[in-house]
Amino acid sequence: MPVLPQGFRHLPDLLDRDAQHVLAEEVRAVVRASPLYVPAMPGTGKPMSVRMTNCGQLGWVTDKEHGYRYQETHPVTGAPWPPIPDRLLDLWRAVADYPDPPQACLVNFYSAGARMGLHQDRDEQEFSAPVVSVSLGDDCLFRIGGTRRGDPTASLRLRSGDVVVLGGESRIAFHGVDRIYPGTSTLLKGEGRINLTLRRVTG
Ligand code: MD3
Ligand code: FE
Repeated sequence: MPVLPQGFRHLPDLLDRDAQHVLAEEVRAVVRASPLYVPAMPGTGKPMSVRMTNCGQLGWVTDKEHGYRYQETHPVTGAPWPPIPDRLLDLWRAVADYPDPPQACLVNFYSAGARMGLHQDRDEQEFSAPVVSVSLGDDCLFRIGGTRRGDPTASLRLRSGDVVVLGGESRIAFHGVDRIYPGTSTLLKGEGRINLTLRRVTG
């Protein structure tokens, strides 16, 4: 298997079952205040298969007209995003090795057939802060490569309760989700996978 990029840390099962349940309830509250919407690719308007929402001061959004960006309000309701739950702020303090708190928490929901193509996260101004990711629900096949699109990639299965820290070079590595494995977790009420990513956005 190709080597993982420098700064990549996989912390399997960092959250125990109770912590996962509490977090899943908090995500439900976020989604009630700030519903999942269907993001669209810039230019083409092609819908993504992952549904999204956010919490925090800033949320990552995309649509046909204005493309990838961060904004303070939900693109459909126009309401400000709800705050990031304290437990996620605690998690950031524990693993991020960064002095300031996250400004954005993107909530990705994958139904059985959803995937996310190989991409880099480059819409932030602050690349010295890591991205911290939490997986809940069904397992997925995650893929990460190097800083160039053609670099070799490594695949690993992410499971409910796993945390991934993307610091250093891995912060700008290409990555994606090739598939989810429906029915591999009983955490959520039905099939599917939730991924939360905590980020610093401004410099
Ligand atoms: C590697 N999310 O939201 S999480 C994304 O599972 C995203 O929903 C995937 O890629 C998901 O942008 C992957 C792990 C992850 C998150 C951010 C990264 C890996 C990353 C940023 C840079 C490099
Ligand atoms: Fe990403």
